[in-house]
Amino acid sequence: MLTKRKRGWEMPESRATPEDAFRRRRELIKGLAAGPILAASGAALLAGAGEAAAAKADADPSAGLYPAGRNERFKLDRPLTDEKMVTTYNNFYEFGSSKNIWRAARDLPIRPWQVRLTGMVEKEQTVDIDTLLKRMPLEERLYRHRCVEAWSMAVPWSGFPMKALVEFARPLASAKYVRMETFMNPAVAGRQRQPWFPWPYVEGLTIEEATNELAFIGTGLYGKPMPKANGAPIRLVTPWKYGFKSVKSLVLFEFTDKKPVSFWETLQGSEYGFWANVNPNVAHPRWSQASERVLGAGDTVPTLIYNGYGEFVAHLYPSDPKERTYFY
Ligand SMILES: Nc1nc2c(c(=O)[nH]1)N[C@H]1C(S)=C(S)[C@@H](COP(=O)(O)O)O[C@H]1N2
Ligand SMILES: [Mo]
Repeated sequence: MLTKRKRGWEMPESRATPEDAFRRRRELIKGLAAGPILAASGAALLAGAGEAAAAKADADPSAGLYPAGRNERFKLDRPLTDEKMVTTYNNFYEFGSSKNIWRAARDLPIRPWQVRLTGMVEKEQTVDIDTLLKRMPLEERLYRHRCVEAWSMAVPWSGFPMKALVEFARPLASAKYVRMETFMNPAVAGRQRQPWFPWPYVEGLTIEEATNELAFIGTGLYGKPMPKANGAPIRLVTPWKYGFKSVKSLVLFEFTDKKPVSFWETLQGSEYGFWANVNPNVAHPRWSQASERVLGAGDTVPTLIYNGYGEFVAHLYPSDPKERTYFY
């Protein structure tokens, strides 16, 4: 058993998924989409109509809130990554270990959706996502997104500052961290039926990090509600940290004085630590972090410390680089 699943939990190593493999996958997707037209039998047409009806029934009740006005404070140094790429090249292990999980993720029910705000708070609350969305100051931000696997994107997120959520939750002064959990739904997220993973996916930030102006709660993408593959209906976006910190499809924010232990830290603590700040000078034990493959652009560029967001966050990590800047 152990040998069989040896390394099974490791994040697929990005350089083993070069552009041409991605292109092949894209051709395949195109081919699949063209399928029903080529085989334009009555059955195929009916299946198509059924799918359209299902999509309509599934319409997101928050659609009217988007697009949100762009916050121009956050500038990009590169073009936005193609929407198709952002929404079909994903890490979402609940649905599989390949990048191609967007179809499987479409089965995730995202209404009704409750978010719990618990732990060291003035009063614990459970809030419905649509109530929360109406209370939060929605805006759009263009952020770089750097995965620990050494690829990157540039993404137009919609959502609200995490600081607004923390204020809404009213943590006690004794709270030092916020611990976040993804949904548990093994019936649709097949990987959650594999008990050797420490589900649910968990992540954590210090309160200083969570209330930093860069910390963002994503609820939309490309001027529309968040696609399921990207973590609908509500996810974290911390662009100065490796992507695995940006936990998806959240159901819980727990305020605590204990440092949370994340999903990846539990699995492979020597490779994926709590801080996970992007740092080109510290290699992952199995590959360099000095540069990154810019998805869709076909080029490789040097990785920047804090993913280029040092002006916003460097002050959070003043003293001991071994402790706070390094990710393991
Ligand atoms: N619940 C959950 N959140 C997750 C992941 C995951 O597997 N499960 N993958 C992480 C990783 S490794 C990355 S790079 C980003 C990917 O976000 P994206 O698919 O929107 O680009 O989500 C992060 N959040
Ligand atoms: Mo990642």
